[in-house]
Amino acid sequence: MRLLSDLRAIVGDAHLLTDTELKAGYQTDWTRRFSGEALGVVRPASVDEVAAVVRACADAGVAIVPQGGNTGLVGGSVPRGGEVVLSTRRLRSLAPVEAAGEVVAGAGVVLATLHAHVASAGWGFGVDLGARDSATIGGMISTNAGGINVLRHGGMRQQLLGIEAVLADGSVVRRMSALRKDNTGYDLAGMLCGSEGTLGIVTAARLRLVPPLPVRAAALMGLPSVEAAIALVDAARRDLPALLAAELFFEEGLSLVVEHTGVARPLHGSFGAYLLLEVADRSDPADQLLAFLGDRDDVVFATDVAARGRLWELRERHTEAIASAGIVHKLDVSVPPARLAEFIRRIGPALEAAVPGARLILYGHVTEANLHVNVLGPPAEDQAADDAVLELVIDLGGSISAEHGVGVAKAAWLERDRGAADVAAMRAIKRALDPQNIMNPGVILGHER
Ligand code: FAD
Ligand code: 2HG
Ligand code: ZN
Repeated sequence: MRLLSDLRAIVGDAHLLTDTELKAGYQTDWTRRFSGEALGVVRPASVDEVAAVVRACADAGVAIVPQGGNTGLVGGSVPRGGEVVLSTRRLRSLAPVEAAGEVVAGAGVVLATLHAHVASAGWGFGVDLGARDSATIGGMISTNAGGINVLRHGGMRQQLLGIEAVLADGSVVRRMSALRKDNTGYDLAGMLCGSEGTLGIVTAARLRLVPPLPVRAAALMGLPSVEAAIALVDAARRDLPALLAAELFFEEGLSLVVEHTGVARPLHGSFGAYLLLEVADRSDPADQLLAFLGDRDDVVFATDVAARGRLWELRERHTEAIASAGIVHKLDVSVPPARLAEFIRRIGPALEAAVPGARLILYGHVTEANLHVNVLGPPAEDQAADDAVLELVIDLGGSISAEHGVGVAKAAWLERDRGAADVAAMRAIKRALDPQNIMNPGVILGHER
């Protein structure tokens, strides 16, 4: 095929994969719920190669699925069938940290590598998440990833100072200068952020860094109810200036993690809700947290790296423990904070009515009222559980996509969430920037009408 030989000429023989076995790892997503066959997997190593690949695909009328670490959870990073997967993992350039606390990173730089790089220069990066060893900066920008420190530093969009991206016609937009103020025209970087590969391919970014917060303490608490946990989080936001993270989970998830990972159960007995708080500062914030906890029972307190790590494993290994139990339906949602307890109270009965016997595991970033609803039991293609959860979310005035994106998993629900005028504006932007609809078709907007 002409396109494949053109792509081979651009990236070299070793970086165009057409062999079934070599393509396999790029064709199925992290959840194993979404997969499709790629025409080929192309691995460009520079922005010029990305632009040439995009032009070749546009000329051939073949769609492109951009892929970074393939840790996305909404099916947007893998082909639906017949597309070229453009892997960004070779775009790994990482410039020295600038004195003003900024860094320029290639799209394929892995989050943990970025963290280590900036820490060695005395800075921190504001976003952190459980997939840190695989997720890439380009993928995180494209999904506007959130994670565990949004409370303190915001999500990816708040870290983004500039972007370099290849658009659907192969042109390159570059807004990478270190300007502190720049209102010249539309905010293209902000728009590409969260566009899930549907408007262009992010090839590099200029990122804002944060002061390092090296001294940390964490506490895991067992609480009688979700209401008690939410009240404690509200108090923590007010009384703990060093608060960095607040994570909520429940007995169903904790039991699965303990069973799957062998990590010791931290508290005796079982509780209505579990809350993990972490404080971080330049000088020791442990006393602040201890004073906040008072003489409360049912708390495990940790300061050293290993003990804190054990507490975090109980939260961060939920995703992996659930995946080991079967194909999961994932609904990453948020609701107005005042309705979080109501959502948690209503979700079980709503799901049971739609899919009797389904297993529900809830956890999430409680300060953003962002819950990860995981459902085990229904077959991968059965939408009844997804629909029941999203129906309740819409009813409560929430969002069907809090931090993972819409992908293909929730495209059918976009208009219910955003409304017709909003979706029409998004479609107009998509058509203007990608008239051939070759950039990740089907993702976010569903199939073009
Ligand atoms: P991919 O999965 O490869 O792609 C994701 C989307 O972005 C796809 O639509 C893809 O087409 C597009 N894309 C990728 N790279 C580019 C690019 N350079 N240009 C244009 N489009 C691109 N997410 C959170 O927000 N918070 C969390 O706390 C969190 N924790 C996680 C924990 C685990 C264990 C796992 C498995 C996932 C978690 N995620 C979390 C989801 C996931 O890690 C994020 O969505 C992440 O941003 C995806 O990065 P990636 O490089 O793997 O992107
Ligand atoms: C997390 O917060 C991630 O752990 C993944 O966003 C959530 O697996 C999930 O549903
Ligand atoms: Zn999350």
